[in-house]
Amino acid sequence: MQTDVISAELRNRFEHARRVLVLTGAGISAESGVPTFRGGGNSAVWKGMPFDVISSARMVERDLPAVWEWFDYRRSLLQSLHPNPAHYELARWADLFSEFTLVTQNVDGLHQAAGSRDVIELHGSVWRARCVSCRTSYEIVPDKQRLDDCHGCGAWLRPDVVLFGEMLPPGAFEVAAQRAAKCQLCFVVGTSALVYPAASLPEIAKAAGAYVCEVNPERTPLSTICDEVLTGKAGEVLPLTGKS
Ligand code: BV8
Repeated sequence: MQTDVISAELRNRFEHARRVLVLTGAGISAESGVPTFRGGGNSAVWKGMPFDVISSARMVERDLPAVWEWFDYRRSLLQSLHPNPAHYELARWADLFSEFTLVTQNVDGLHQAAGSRDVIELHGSVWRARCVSCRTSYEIVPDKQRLDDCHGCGAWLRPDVVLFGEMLPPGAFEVAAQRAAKCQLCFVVGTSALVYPAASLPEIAKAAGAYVCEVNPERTPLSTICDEVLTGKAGEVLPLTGKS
């Protein structure tokens, strides 16, 4: 893909921006081999249940072992997968701007594996478990048996992931929204922009006057409000932005 896909306007803004926010979704991990949720005919279905059923608050009450099985499976896929050029490029961006905010809907931990720090994980992480009672969080280490019960209070542990119908981690969205309202340049990378409140962040940025750029092989409901749509794969497009 040639560098002429990046407009002179975006290059100029990229060169001079101080406050930049990036929102990522499952698409940024697609080139790492992580299945996305929608589109491409490979929407995630688990034992006949669409993912927004198995990944729902209701299922935690109804069948926590099934929810664990689903996330243990997702983690087993991830153990052999690695960040792709898109993750590494965004890790590099953190040192290019005076205020860089990376917000992800993903739960795969690949941004951190690529070196990104202070990632706002709106939907939690498959690499953590949380107590259903005291909310204590436990890291899940690859190839080590994860805990089932809380060391502190003995209650069950659940995946530390935000499921459909659940509130986001306290403060996560609020911080992300504040940054979106102040940013000068907002990139929306690899998301179908269907899940809220995450998908409202580019809208907040746009309303505050930011230049909004979407990176996605397909159009999304956000495309019409974006100032620029870079049609392509994140791993190919993001490295073209070029600021060294
Ligand atoms: C909430 C973790 C307040 C689990 C996820 C009724 C009751 C309650 C809430 C609601 C309701 N109706 C609506 C809602 C809100 C609901 C929602 O938005 N529903 C939608 C579906 C209508 N949201 C919530 O429930 C949120 N909580 O609102 O709390 C509340 C609480 C109670 C009551 C009222 C209000 C919580 C949402 C979080 C759900 N958890 N994940 C898990 O991972 O299993 S969301 C899930 O979807 C993933 O996190 C995923 O990240 C997210 C969004 O999907 P995308 O990331 O966009 O991925 P997708 O596959 O869809 O798209 C991939 C894109 O990449 C595509 O566009 C594709 O073209 C592109 N692509 C492909 N390849 C590439 C690429 N792009 C670039 N490069 C490539 N190579």
